[in-house]
Amino acid sequence: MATVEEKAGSGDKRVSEGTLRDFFREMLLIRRFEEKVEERFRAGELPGFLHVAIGQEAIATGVCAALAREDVIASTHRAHGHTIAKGTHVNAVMAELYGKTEGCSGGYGGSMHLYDVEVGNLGANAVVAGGIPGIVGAALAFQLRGEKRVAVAFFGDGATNTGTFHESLNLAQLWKVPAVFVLENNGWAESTPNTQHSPLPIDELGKRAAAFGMKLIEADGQDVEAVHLATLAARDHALSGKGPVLLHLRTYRLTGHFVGDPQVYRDKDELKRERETKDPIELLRARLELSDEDFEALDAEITAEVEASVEFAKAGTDPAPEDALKHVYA
Ligand SMILES: Cc1ncc(C[n+]2csc(CCOP(=O)(O)OP(=O)(O)O)c2C)c(N)n1
Ligand SMILES: [Mg+2]
Repeated sequence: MATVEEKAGSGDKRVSEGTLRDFFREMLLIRRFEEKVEERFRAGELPGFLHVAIGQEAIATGVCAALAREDVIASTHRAHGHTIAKGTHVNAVMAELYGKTEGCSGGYGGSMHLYDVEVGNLGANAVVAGGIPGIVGAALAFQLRGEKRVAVAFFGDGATNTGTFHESLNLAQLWKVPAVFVLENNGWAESTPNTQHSPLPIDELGKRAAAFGMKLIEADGQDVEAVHLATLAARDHALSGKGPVLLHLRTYRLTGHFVGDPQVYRDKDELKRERETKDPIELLRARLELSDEDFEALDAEITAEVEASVEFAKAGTDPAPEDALKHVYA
């Protein structure tokens, strides 16, 4: 990841092909990681509950690549991609899912509590919208200390209906803190479609920014370049002292809400159509005109990396029962 200085003055209006290839690699790594996690979960090897973000990889990659290492994020229950993209090695994420002390949260957290403060990941959160107020606090701290850093909250369309969302954005705008609120609008909150949880049409959820007088930036969440450029612009705005940004990204959950979700509430044809036309990895692969040969070589390399993370995790250390309360502060 770049440093704050390298990101300063980021006025580029396009992303180089080399960078797009780097993005492609990372998105494919996240995809293969999550597919492997699904497989191991179904095999009964992983404890807990799992949500994957298959279809939403362009957001994790495009947003995090626009951030400096010193910037911080807060994630959601769908956290693997954000965590990998912010700089945590797949070994540490996989070990966490296996509940090992080598995991990024020391094996205490699991899928919905992935933390890595050293790379600026203040944590995933099982509580919908739970990460948003902490991000306002982090941004306020940066502002008070005069640090050129931004704090970024990821959350879904369902989260925009919580009181926490409205209270947090209200104060963030009032105090003009350097925060970016990344709305990953996949149109679903569990089995509830957008039409049943919000009076605003799905593509107009960004209008929520107007309630706070907040700057709105919107982009196609399936296009990693668009996401990246939008995030650079949002970051610049947040750092300029003009206040935070609501970054509205329309995306698609190309899988169930949780691993094992039969999706009986979802039109199968529509899902099939979305898989065929909205997959951000396939869209980028076509744009880069990757040959089958190149793709297969890259895929084999990434698959081996993911496989190695499983071996790493399985060889990890189980936490000692007497350490169960070690990091409990309350
Ligand atoms: C405060 C709270 N209410 C309800 C839930 C149960 N729940 C878990 S995920 C989810 C849907 C969230 O939808 P969205 O914010 O759009 O995120 P997505 O799952 O689409 O990524 C709900 C209602 C919860 N975890 N926390
Ligand atoms: Mg959603």
